[in-house]
Amino acid sequence: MAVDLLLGLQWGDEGKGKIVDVLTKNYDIIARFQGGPNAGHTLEFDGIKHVLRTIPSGIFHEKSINVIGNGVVIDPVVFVKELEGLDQFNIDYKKKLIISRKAHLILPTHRLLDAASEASKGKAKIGSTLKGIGPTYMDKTGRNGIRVGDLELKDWKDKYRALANKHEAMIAFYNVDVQYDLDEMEEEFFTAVKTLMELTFIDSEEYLNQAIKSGKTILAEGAQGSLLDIDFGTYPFVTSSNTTAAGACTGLGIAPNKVKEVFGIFKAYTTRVGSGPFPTELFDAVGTKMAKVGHEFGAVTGRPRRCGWLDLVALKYTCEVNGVTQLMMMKGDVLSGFANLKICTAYKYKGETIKHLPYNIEPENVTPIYTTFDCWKEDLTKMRSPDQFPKELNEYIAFLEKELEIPIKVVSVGPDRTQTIHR
Ligand code: 2SA
Ligand code: MG
Repeated sequence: MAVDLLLGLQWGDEGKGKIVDVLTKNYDIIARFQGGPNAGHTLEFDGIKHVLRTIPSGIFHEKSINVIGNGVVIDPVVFVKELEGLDQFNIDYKKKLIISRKAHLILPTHRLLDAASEASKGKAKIGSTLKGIGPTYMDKTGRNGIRVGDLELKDWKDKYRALANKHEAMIAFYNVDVQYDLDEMEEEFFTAVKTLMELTFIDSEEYLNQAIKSGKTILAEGAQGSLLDIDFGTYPFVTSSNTTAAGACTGLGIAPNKVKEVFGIFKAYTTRVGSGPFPTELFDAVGTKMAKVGHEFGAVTGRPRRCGWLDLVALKYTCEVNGVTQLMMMKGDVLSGFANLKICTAYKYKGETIKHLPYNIEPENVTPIYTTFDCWKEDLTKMRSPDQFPKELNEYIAFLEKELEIPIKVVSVGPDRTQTIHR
């Protein structure tokens, strides 16, 4: 068996980009299976910070092949800008990057529809990154989408025109103030499509299954987090794809029995960007400190992230849904010197104490019950071995391992590649 999965267990921004970058040397192929330019995967090494959107985080390693799977949605405009960002690093992306013919395209009008939909919702808006993700997946499941493979057909522009016209009528129907110049957006789009067409399009499910048969190793790189999953997340405040383990199978065409390890990444606290319930959210100086010390701003939109304590009830749920086999804890270094730490171990729900994630976790239904821990005082960022860990950090880790019954194999103590400690 040759496929391992790497998934975020919270609401995204757990540090997936960094860990994929660290693990890449162990794999022949890195594959993205869902999401699109709403993702912002941050990698730091040699003093440089990179943010990847659609391109898998293995792109900087010399040997790895990077696959954009059928479950991903691609905006050619954003994608080409991402390619341009790689130019300065001499990356031969025409060799190292391959794209599934079955991946769907984000059209300029999908972005406009996203904006119109959000504007029409007013206060109930999802807090979308406005990259056209939801409308593109709607066209996919509605069987109207345009796929990468369509670009190889002569009549794809007719199909494009018909769909864009329909979208314009839908935008008008929303009756909200969305200003746009479609001609300008289309010019940019068609130029980007030309560049996109210089890359290799493949039947990626065939490619990946052949690779497995020939003994190659694959790491499937998740985007966003499990609590943003379209089925298992905090619906409707979710993204429009399956961010959980099953999404890797449908988003790549890999059977479940080919998957071996499921790496689950979580932060030592919790963040969320966008709207929706967040039981352990902090509205006080402690939350502000987490945001400040942890630089908690959206990698794509720059939006400030909401911060709060670690929610073990939610974490247990996402470990279960994903079948996590190994955990990786990120950003413990941010918490150094806090007066104390809390972990939510249960919820008060309709007068009862419960330990599972209920259907409805809005603040009026759920009150977190916390266990308090002493906090470590030491700066963790210079540590390079678990022997150096302070007692309080070991206690925090041991508690989580006992509750989750899954080993925490990696502890990250900073954004750089070198700040990654294996246990
Ligand atoms: P969308 O754009 O329609 O999929 O948004 C729907 C919800 O999903 C959330 N979402 C995210 N949450 C965390 N990180 C994401 N990526 C960027 C990052 C976000 C950014 O890495 O920082 O830069 O703001 C991401 N993408 C989608 C989103 O907030 C909505 O709640
Ligand atoms: Mg991110």
